[in-house]
Amino acid sequence: MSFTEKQEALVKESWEILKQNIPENSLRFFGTILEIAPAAKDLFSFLKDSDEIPQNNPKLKAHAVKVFKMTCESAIQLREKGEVVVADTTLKYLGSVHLKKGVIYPHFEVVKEALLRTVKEALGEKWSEEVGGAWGEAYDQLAAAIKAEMKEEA
Ligand code: HEM
Ligand code: ISQ
Repeated sequence: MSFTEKQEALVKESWEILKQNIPENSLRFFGTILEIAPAAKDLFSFLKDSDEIPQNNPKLKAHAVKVFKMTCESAIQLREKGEVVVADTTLKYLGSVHLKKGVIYPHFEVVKEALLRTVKEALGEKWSEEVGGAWGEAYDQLAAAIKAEMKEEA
């Protein structure tokens, strides 16, 4: 299925809203990942030694923002080119980081669910099935590209 101009606009607009509260949204994103898959905590170097999610961890925040931004960027690429084109080294690099950290395919569904829930809660009344669908599709394509690199390296 091709990504429409409307879908791209929905993702961009909602990112503008999410961006206004990075501290809360990145914590919520991460909190939801751990709620669904508590054991995933040990994969993250910045969390290993703490019992709870640090409230104000700059690394966590920066990482969470990157994931959202990349998904947003992937939506734009999808519309313009019909495929995810992250700079080649970046995709390769992401593939190798995730492989090395021990991320497995089912984790991608967990992160997807957490991302979608975060978008939904952040948007409140502005959320719609259509917005959720657009983010879901952009994420799926990006995840597929990262998985392909992981496979390549494994
Ligand atoms: C690291 C993005 C999926 C776990 C990273 C980094 C980015 C990123 C940008 C930072 C790389 C660096 O600069 O070192 C993404 C994107 C994903 C995705 C865009 C999906 C589309 C996942 C999944 C998991 C995961 C499914 C599994 C729970 C991790 C871990 C690290 C990491 C453990 C290393 C963190 C650390 O200890 O420094 N990811 N990721 N990621 N990601 Fe993901
Ligand atoms: C890295 N990869 C996927 C999801 C993330 C969420 C929060 C912080 C880092 C992440």
